[in-house]
Amino acid sequence: MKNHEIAVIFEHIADILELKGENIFKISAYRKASRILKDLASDIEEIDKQGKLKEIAGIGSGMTEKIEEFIKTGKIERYEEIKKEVPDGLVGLLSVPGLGPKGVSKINRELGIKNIDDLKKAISDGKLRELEGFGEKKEENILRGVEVFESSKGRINLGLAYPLVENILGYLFKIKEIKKAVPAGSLRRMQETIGDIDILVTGSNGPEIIEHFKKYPGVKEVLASGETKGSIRVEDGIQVDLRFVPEESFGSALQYFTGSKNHNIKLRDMAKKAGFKINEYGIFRDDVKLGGKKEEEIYKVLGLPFIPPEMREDRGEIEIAVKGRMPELLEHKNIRGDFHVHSRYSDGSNSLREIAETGRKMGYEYIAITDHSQSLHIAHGLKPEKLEEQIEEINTINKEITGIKLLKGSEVNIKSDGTLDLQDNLLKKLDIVIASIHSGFKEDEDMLTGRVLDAMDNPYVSIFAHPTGRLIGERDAYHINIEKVIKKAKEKNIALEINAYYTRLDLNDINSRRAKEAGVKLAIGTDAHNTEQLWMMKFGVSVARRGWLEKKDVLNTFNLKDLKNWLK
Ligand code: DGT
Ligand code: CA
Ligand code: CA
Ligand code: ZN
Repeated sequence: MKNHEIAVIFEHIADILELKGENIFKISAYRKASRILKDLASDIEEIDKQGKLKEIAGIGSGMTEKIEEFIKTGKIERYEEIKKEVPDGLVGLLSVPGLGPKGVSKINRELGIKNIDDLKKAISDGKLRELEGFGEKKEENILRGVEVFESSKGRINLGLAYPLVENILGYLFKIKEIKKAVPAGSLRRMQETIGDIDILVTGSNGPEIIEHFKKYPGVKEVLASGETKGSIRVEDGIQVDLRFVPEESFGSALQYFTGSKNHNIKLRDMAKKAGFKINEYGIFRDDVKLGGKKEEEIYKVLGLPFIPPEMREDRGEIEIAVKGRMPELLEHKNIRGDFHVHSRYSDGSNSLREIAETGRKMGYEYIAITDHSQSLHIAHGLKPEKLEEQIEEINTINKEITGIKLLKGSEVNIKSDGTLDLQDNLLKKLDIVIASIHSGFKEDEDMLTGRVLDAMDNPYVSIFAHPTGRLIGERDAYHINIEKVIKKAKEKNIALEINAYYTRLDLNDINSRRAKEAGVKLAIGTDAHNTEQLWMMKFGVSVARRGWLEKKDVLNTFNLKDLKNWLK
């Protein structure tokens, strides 16, 4: 899909314009269009073919023309022009958390910094702190930013890799020689970021399949090509490896290439001690093949239950499999609703009715409408009167529509003093209250945790949302003591959120597991700002599975009646 590619170009244009200090409205038009494109579930080329480009909400005619230009010619002239005006590395510096366009311009002007290496040198030489408006504290902050930037380099978010893989699989199945094509590696384990994409295929003609793969429309470069393996680079430098294996060893190859490496090493050791040998070709004893066509066979021959890919991280899963104490993981089909959705009332783009309709089509029993509260101005937080109005509209819709209920909710901002942004008399009228923080990210642990614990004392709070505040590859978690939050959640019977939006995934797998072990319920919310994003529930479910969560641990599996009881 070209969606992501165009989105990235728009983002780059916005960055360059920002460095040049241009009109902020122009800049934000590009950013907005970029975000909408990234979140779009349908293929932009398909939309163009149907002549519906103009109908995408939030994208103006100027942007539409550029999208058309890219689809037709493979480039955007405006981008080619302004790209020449600033050095590449300089634009890259904008991705360092803690450095904005003004800062980048300044360090470039005054210190001649042109890229990340220059920046690191300036920091180690103590030059940055001497610059007016910078200082020691800010320098330290930027150094952290450099570390975050470098550690995320080369990995892409699951939420971007996933639709790309679906697209590649769809393309692969266009030829009849293909019998099976399955993603392996970190993507199959649904790790939050992906280094490269691994796909395993089988069918009637390996070389032909590899040839076909190399002609994938999104290919930028063919990196390697042979009889059984092909490797390509697609948009954003993402590498995709394709391996062809014969059907009789498809299962063992899938087991091998799914990893993780540490899981496989432990499993292999265990097999060896029991007198077996496992590799990508099968499981053997005294050179007799005992299995390998199906993945389950590997585990079965070893006397183990099947271990779901999301658990294969060598975090104790083999040990509990040996003891026969595998959890029965949450499944997507167990999900009955979504707890975190924004509407047009605040910064979302759909009406309440549209949200309800989409939820119904998805087979949901309920969706909680949780727009921002008043103090969050940048997100058009709702004033109390507006929330009252929304409550009324939800009551009306719930009377008129069947098959799904909208829950009256709010994502209430926790203020700097630890109080909530809405009065109790209004909170009382809501079915569900999710509390979250959006400010004070630089506070120390005691202060920030204290604020949150105070807010959790409010009896109307049902869920604490995106508890650590991290943004994958962009911003670290704020200084929150998650142990204390979990303890408090248990005490007050508050659920902790697994925010399923692909840049958050917060709580993450490890913290979700900690919460579960403490007896705390987890509530998955997509934080969707338009109905197309509701599908990201999938990523919330995968975090839950990676955290070993079962149906009973997750609030979204409750039916409406049980949910209402729990909320009481
Ligand atoms: P990534 O790509 O960094 O997100 O992580 P993975 O897990 O996809 O790793 P990758 O692409 O290097 O390799 C895919 C799988 O292949 C990996 O999960 C396990 C298997 N594998 C690769 N190299 C080795 C190895 O040296 N030993 C073992 N046991 N397995 C390996
Ligand atoms: Ca990989
Ligand atoms: Ca690989
Ligand atoms: Zn939200």
